Amino acid sequence: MKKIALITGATSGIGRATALKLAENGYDLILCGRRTEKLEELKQLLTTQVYTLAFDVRDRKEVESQLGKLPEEWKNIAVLVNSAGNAHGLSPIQTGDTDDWDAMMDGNVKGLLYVSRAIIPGMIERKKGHIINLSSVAGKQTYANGVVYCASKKAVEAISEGMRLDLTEQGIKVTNIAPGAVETEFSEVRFKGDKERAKKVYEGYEPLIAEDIADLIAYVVNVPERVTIADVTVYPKAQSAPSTIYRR
Ligand code: 8X3
Repeated sequence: MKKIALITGATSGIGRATALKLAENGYDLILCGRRTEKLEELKQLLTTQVYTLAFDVRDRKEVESQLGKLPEEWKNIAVLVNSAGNAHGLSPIQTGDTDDWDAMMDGNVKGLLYVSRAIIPGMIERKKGHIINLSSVAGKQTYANGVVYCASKKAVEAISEGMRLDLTEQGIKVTNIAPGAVETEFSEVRFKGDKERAKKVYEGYEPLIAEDIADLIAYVVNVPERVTIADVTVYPKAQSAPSTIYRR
């Protein structure tokens, strides 16, 4: 039977790697992202069936209207991967940019909620489904200058716990994944395009790559139906806490 996974933030980083990996695993994919060209580019690389939806998870009306009008054959979503999310800025609270704060709280928290709210009722009807929320080690432990990013990921942790409490009796599994340092566009976005500064984040050690997290997601969705992997924290070998990285 056709298995469908919906991935947000599918145009880059962990979302994109997850799309490639789940397609390898035979999933048909609903790919969501802001950039139509990137979605189309990715679609060309995939051999399973793909439906693309361009919207910004922060836009509640768009999320509701786009996900509300999925064609019948794409409604049976088995796996939702909430991967959309970003860090914007790295500064102490007293100088934090409030636009950055809005972007993080609106995307990482409210966007994840809007998408989930649109998909969960169908899963409840089918008494089956699996939601994977991309949190971060920033959601486990707050670090200096990361106050709002960490707060947004602590919210993701709470949402994963709360979803599991509300949805277990509905036959839905919830997995929270908290990666440490993964080399993607993450730091470049955080530092607003400053490639040099972004590169430094990953210098002197071997960071995780997006494919490591995609492999983990493929593992988590492929375990027997009786098993729920509730929460996974993943560090690169050189990292022991959010701000503690052993650099050579
Ligand atoms: C990414 C991990 O520690 O750079 O969420 O914030 S960290």
